[in-house]
Amino acid sequence: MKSFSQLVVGLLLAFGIAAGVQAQAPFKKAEDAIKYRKSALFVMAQHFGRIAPVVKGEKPYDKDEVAMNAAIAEQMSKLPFAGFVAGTDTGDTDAKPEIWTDAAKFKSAEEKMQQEMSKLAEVAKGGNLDAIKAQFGATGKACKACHDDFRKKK
Ligand code: ASC
Repeated sequence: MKSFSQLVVGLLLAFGIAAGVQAQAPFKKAEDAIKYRKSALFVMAQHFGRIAPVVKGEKPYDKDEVAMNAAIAEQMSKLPFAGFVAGTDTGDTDAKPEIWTDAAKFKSAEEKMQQEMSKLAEVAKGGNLDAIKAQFGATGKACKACHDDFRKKK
C-alpha cells in the first residue's frame, strides 16, 4: 500500500504536469516557446527592416526585392503569437505580464499588426513606391504600438 507521502507526491506531479507541460503545447519547454516567438519576430524585423532604406531613399527601389521582403515579413507575422503560451512570462524574455492579463488587447494588437503587414505585402506587389512608403509607416506604427504596451523597456 502506498504511503500518504507517496500519494501527495503523486498528486503534485499529476497537477504539475497538467498545469505546466500541457499548458505549453505545442512546445516541449517554456524556453522553446520563448525562442520560437523571438526567432519569428527577429526574422520578421530583418525583412521588414530591409525595406526601410528604400522607403528613406537611401537605396534604389527594386520592386521584386521589396515585394519579397514584404511577403516574408507577412508570413513571419503569423507565427510568433503561438509562442506566447501561459507560463512563459519569465526567463529570456521582455514580455510584459499584460500579454496574459490583458489578453484581448494583446490579441487585437497582434491582429492589427498582421493586417498592416498583409497590406504592406499587397502594396509591395503593386509596385507603387508612394503607396509602399505610406503603408511601411502604418505597419511600423502597429509594431511600435504593441512594443509600447507589451514589451518591457530596455
Ligand atoms: C522595425 C522593427 C521594429 C519596428 C518598430 C517600429 O524595423 O524592427 O520592431 O520597425 O521599431 O517602430
